[in-house]
Amino acid sequence: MKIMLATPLMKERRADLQYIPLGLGYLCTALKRAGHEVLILDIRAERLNDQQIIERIRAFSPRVLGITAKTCQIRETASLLNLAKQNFPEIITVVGGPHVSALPESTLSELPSLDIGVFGEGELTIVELCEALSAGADLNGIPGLVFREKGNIVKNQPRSLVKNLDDLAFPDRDAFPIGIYNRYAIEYKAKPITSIITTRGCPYKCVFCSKSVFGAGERLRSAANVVAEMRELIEEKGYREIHILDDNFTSDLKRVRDICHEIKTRGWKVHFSLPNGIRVNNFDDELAALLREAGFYWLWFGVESGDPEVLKRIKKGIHLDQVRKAVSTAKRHGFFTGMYFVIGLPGSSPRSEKMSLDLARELEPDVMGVGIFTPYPGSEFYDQQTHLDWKHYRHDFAEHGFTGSQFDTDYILKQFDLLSTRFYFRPAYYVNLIRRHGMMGVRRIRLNFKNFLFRRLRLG
Ligand code: B12
Repeated sequence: MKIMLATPLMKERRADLQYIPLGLGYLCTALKRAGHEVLILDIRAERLNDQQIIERIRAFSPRVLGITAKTCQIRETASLLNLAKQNFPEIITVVGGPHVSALPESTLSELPSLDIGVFGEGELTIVELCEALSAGADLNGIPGLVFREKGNIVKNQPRSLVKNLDDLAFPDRDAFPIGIYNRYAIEYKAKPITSIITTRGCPYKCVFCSKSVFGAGERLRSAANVVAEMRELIEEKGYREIHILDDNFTSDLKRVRDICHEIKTRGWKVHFSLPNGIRVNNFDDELAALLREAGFYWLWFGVESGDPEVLKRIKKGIHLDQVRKAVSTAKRHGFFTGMYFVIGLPGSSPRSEKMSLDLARELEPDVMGVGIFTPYPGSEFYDQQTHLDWKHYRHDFAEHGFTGSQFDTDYILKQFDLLSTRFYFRPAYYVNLIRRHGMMGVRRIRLNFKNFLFRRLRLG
């Protein structure tokens, strides 16, 4: 059967476009192994317009169109589904990903052009679904599906999570227009770059984290399995830099030790980055040295707030001494070090945002990232606050998807600007950045200015 796997088009930060959607990569491999013909249409990376999308669908003529969607992409997903159904009424539309996994039935009822939703992990479900569609069989026995039947919405049992992640075949990167992603990369040492995921799920309880797909328990690929994928990427496909996008790459120190040991033994001269952030609570000299020797050069830490009360309220499970120790250790070991903060968190106030700024200025990381608190479906905060409805979130910060902050737009913009400006616009920061990182520091400075100008233009 012919299956097209697509992303919806939306306004995104440039850096967001540098990675392939790994979820679709995993599905692509699973489907091809089951004998299907698959074509990827990464509309967001290729920036395709409606006419181009129609032409691509017509040329491939798939029976199934599968789309991946986070909550912030649902509006765009709805448009893509409508476009597909209007032009190709016979096509069977399927949506998977974090949003439908959190809200299976309501997604189906709100998207009239959607035939089938897949909630949870998709590799086995999509294969079983396509087999059933080929055979004309009914869909009732397939776990992880929500669909329409005689005017009703039917939700099947959830599918159990894949027990051993090593059983999954590696994502099919060759199916993507690989050259495009690297054009969007801004923070790297060497190209070509690609991304991998080595764990699924997270045992921590941060109230803002959406766990609809992988659940609360953590599953880890073995060191051998991770190294086998790295070998393929480095030795067969020529990648020179790998970004690990895990929620929690360093949770099992023995596994990290084994992976780093293998990287060194094989003599790979490849750069590694952890742009998604690691936790501060187990980051020490030993781990820092291990990662550094293996070629890791960029570390982000998920700090979220400089206010201890807010950290407690969001159940982050860290304290500020650990943050201080982790950031100074990373800097001492020569990492390019980033700290992530979130403004507008539950229990926060202008005073909390100021405490975040003070902490960042005290620790002087190389970069500071500022996010806006948005309770996503699938997060504890969203699921417990029955008055919340993601459909009412504002699109005032469109490259973040949207904001569901309880604070108004003015507050968010003001705090965002305050944190970024007061952190970045200090001569000492630039001197340190260049002293520590030379050309990479200079590149970062250029980027900081570009971001600043962009924000100014937007804010007027
Ligand atoms: C890497 C990542 C990013 C990268 C994306 C790079 C890329 N091109 O994919 C970047 C940094 C750009 C990013 C940005 C954001 N992200 Co993000 N991101 C992640 C992260 C850490 C990993 C995603 C991933 O690759 N997972 C691995 C693959 C295998 O899983 P998957 O994509 O879910 O796919 C599986 C299933 O969902 C399903 N499936 C998925 N699609 C489809 C489609 C079909 C047809 C089928 C059948 C099945 C199916 O099958 C797949 C295989 O099992 C996840 C957390 C996580 N651990 O998943 C958050 C996550 C997806 N991000 C999230 C959010 C909120 C954001 C931001 C809005 C944050 C912000 N405020 O800026 C932005 C949005 C940017 C945008 N415009 O889209 C939330 C989404 C929650 C929600 N309800 O929508 C998550 C879940 C984090 C969290 N725990 O809260 N993100």
